[in-house]
Amino acid sequence: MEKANETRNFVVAGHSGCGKTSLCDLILFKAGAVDRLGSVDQKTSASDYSPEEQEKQASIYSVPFNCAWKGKKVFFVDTPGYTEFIGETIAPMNVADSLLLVVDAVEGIQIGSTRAWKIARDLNMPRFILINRIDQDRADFKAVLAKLQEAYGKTVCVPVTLPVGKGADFREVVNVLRDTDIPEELTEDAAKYREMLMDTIAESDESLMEKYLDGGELSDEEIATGLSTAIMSGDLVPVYAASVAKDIGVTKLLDSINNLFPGPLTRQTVSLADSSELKLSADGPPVAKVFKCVVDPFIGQLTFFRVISGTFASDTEYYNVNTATKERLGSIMLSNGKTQKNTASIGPGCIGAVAKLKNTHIGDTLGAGSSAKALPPIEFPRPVMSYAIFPAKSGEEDKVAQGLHKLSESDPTVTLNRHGETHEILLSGMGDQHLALIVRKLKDHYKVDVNLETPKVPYRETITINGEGHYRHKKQTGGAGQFAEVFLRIEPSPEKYEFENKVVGGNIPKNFIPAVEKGVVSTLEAGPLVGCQVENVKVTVYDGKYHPVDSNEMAFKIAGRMAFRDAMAKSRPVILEPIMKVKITIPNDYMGDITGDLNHKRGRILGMGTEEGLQVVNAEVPLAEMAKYATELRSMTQGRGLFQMDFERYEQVPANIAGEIIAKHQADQQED
Ligand SMILES: Nc1nc2c(ncn2[C@@H]2O[C@H](COP(=O)(O)OP(=O)(O)OP(=O)(O)O)[C@@H](O)[C@H]2O)c(=O)[nH]1
Ligand SMILES: [Mg+2]
Repeated sequence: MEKANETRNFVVAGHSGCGKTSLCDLILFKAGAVDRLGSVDQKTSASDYSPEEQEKQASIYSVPFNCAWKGKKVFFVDTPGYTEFIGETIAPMNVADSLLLVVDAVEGIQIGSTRAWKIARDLNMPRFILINRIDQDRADFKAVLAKLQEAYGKTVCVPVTLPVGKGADFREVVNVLRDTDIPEELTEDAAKYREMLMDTIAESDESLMEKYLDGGELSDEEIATGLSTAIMSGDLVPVYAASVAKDIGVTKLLDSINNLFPGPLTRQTVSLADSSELKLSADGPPVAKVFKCVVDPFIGQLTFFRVISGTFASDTEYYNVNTATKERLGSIMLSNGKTQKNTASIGPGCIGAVAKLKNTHIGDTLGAGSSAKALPPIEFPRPVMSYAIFPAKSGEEDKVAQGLHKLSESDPTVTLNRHGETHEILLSGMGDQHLALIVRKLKDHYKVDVNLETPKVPYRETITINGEGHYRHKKQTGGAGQFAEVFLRIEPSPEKYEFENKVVGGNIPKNFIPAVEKGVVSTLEAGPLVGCQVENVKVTVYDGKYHPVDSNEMAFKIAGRMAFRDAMAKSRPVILEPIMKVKITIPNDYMGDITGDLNHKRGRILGMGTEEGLQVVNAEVPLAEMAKYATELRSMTQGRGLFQMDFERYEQVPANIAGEIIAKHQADQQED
């Protein structure tokens, strides 16, 4: 087992294409964990090994790795940059000790960088930045650094390594804290950043500040402690320079991971779900958090967990705090992509994998016994896109539901719900590529084909003025006849629905009133305009007639329904549509395209601003216009945009559009 202070644990995140997976492959190779250097481009990466990733030449899944570097055991997780697979980035970020944010030396801050940054910041996670791909022609370390400083804080983002040369001439990096023979062209910069780092160190501690201001030299140990304090608090985010493709800067990065990245116990305590604190220690009670569950074609179900405190041993029984079940861990494995190695036990900071747990899911806490407390749950973003899903073969509804239930266990950003108003089964996720992947897995793993359709918009119907309704239901065919007559009044109401009986003199006997109301309610569920829920009406039944022999419940139900429809037709009914609150985050260049498109979509722009180096547009847009927005935004911005949306309120549909919706509804009904 590794000693806790000799373990490092970080997650690699950032925008798609910045070189995260290439970096992980290179680290594994340099540390001797693999014999051959894996390559994304040659489809030999240790991380992007699934067929779907190799097709896409990009990561889709998080992949945990481990290696040893100069006496330290290093655990790290490669994550996908594509915004649609954000669930795979969020889960490991919730268990890592630090974030290594990779940023492209040409592109600078992109949506994937900002997103990872924010998640880490919200988790109070120490952050480090690697500016990669400095070998590219248009690479500009200084410009990217300036952008980072502008977005995240001038004194926060400070380089620890600086590139020597750029583009094809990029040769090496120098460490401003450790290296003494710094090329002349960089001496000034190196001195400047060294001083910035020293200022930060001094600010981290009052006694250091005094010594520093008195002109005293800080010892190596004081520098290390000061840096660690500033990094832990987020006041300092060290920046590194590299070209992974040319293996420049990565050795110094790895050395710095050993020296500057926090150890698994550095935080001393972590918050638990009940807001109490857990004291971290290598020999205290075992606590671990599950962040990944996969179905491996060879091993079957595989569960990945990170040890937060204490030690976990193979072939030992533990307790899942969230599901309140005992779980026996068989062989604990250290996993490097496709390969696994058994280990007897693992301590704080380590990531283990175990096969065949019965009742353990992403976000669960494992502990020693039932007295263990849960760690906070992992928060995933709400889905931004839904499809109505139908089995291709009728009768396979259960098979679809079971398959999707299993798939959502390994991907909490997928949900399956029956819509309460449209009654469609909705498959929801983070975008069309994400949902297409789920459908592909349903077919491959669960052998069931499905069709997807744009979901129906849950319109609603209401009235704008008072109206009178009347219906006389009379049927005399042969034997027993049917008779019922109802007079009612409807008016707009702030309540969703109100019903009042004002019939006097027994014109409709009391025992038939519930039948009248049933008739009304059946129309409320499927309104006369477009078959959607009717709301905000008050119904008052005030008169009617009955027949002692021919009246019955069915007759009054029909009369109630028809009288209500009659009244609605006279009350200037309108269609209401859901309005969504939408927040779009994009680079500045796309502002014009995005706002133009929102106008096209009947959107109302509420405000614009900047957030951590990117533009933010807040708007209200009808849901009917947003069904494909995940796809549209991706193509408008080449994947550089991001949006989230939440239901805001219902609003009246403009008359011309209401006309179209009604015409379409009628055409659909005729087809049926
Ligand atoms: N020129 C240059 N190319 C690089 C460098 N690092 C990675 N690449 C290339 O950039 C492309 C993307 O690299 P990946 O490692 O797949 O990027 P990623 O960040 O994992 O991307 P996602 O998995 O989509 O998030 C590949 O073609 C790499 O070979 C570098 O330092 N310089
Ligand atoms: Mg990748």
